[in-house]
Amino acid sequence: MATKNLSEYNLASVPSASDMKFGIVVAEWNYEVTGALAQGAVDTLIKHGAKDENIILKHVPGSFELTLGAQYLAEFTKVDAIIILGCVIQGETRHFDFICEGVTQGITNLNIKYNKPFIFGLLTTDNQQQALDRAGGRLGNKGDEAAVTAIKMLALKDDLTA
Ligand code: DLZ
Repeated sequence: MATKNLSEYNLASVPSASDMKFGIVVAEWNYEVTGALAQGAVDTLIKHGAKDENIILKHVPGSFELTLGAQYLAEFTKVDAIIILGCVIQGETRHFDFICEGVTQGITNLNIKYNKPFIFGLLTTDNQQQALDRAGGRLGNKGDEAAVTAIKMLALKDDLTA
């Protein structure tokens, strides 16, 4: 099966983000990858009308800290949606499994606890090349996809609560 290019989407399907406020939390581990994810997310939000002053970007040490970093953004700022960006690369131990499970479950719980979109932008790959391929490389940028998902989820909420 061909792998989807993460930066390809129907432009017309994305609503304006001009009135939306976003938090972005980025893990510093594998920063060559996660920095590129963050750049992709910011560029995509701006492309769809988000204002610079309505984007708060914060870093945490590693992916395991993403859940709490995202919770801090939800608790202590006025953002409408939070984009969570990290990269966990498979090593020789089971560390990978524990981090991935922890973050996945953590993000799921945050969505429910705050009734806000917390977008899963975690790359979980076998090696560095697979991660780079998805961080602005030949398969696009997971940060772009996460930003579009955040906008669409907020638009859905607006639609249902208007
Ligand atoms: C310790 C660790 C390892 C081995 N690998 C990664 C990784 O591939 N990606 C990532 O984001 N973080 C990694 N970390 C750091 C943990 O996420 C966490 O920051 C530390 O265990 C401290 O809690």
